[in-house]
Amino acid sequence: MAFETLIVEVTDHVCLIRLNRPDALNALNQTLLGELAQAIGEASFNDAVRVIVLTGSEKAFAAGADISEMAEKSFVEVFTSDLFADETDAITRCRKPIIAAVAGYALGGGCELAMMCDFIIAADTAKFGQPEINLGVVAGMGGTQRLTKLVGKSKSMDMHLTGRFMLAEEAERSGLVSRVVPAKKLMEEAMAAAQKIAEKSALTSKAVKEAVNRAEELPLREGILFERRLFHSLFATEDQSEGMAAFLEKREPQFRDK
Ligand code: CO8
Repeated sequence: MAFETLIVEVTDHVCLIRLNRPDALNALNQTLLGELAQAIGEASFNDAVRVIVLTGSEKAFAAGADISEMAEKSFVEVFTSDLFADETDAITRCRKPIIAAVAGYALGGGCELAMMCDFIIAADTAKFGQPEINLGVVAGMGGTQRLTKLVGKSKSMDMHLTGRFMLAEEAERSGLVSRVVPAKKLMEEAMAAAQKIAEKSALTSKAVKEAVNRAEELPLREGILFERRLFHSLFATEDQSEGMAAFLEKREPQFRDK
């Protein structure tokens, strides 16, 4: 399916989604977020796709929600339409792993979109920020919640209150991104990480996502119980038998997602 604001290609079980509004630094408008929700929904149901990589351009992952589209809206409009809620829910509902490959600006909604992904690989050119305060608003796609969980209250407050940008090195140091790579190698590294995940059991990677995401929602005791029961239940799968047999037989496992 052709999109107006995205370039989507599937190769070797990886669906690469590139945000493509170069003239607006990939600002997130209604069309782009609607298409993104649709592309991720399609990838979720496409058996050829095991992992999704979401990226932007060298200059910007995304410079935030589209200010020109938002500026004239009223309270009643944004409240009644629950602006972007369906689209962002569709992205976070995806059960397949999503890697954000971020170069350049990831600001406001762009930073929030990256944080909706399962992990972020950043180019050394990446700049993260929640500058909504400069526009007289707060983050609205989860930034005050997700950034605080990732980097802690002090740094999150600093980012949201001053609107300053965080460079890649600080983002890695503070736990916002999983790794930083030279900009030229960003896509190679992100695709290699996606390939590595694609080789695993898709059944087990869904279980990993469910368990790790519970860490954000549940008290420790409940989260550990959830994990333990998930561990137990995976003993009902062929992939558990295959994974452990392959280890003992000193060969590579052949997972069948069963
Ligand atoms: N929205 C619309 N257009 C944008 C945006 C944006 N967020 N960011 C950049 N653009 C456009 C510029 O207007 C410009 O267009 P034109 O060439 O037609 O004038 C073009 O992209 C290039 O931008 P610049 O000329 O400004 O490029 P610079 O390299 O000089 O600066 C910056 C790059 C620093 C990224 C600068 O563009 C900037 O500050 N952008 C805005 C960043 C920002 O404030 N982001 C937060 C937006 S608000 C938000 O994300 C809230 C999300 C929550 C919504 C929740 C709903 C419930």
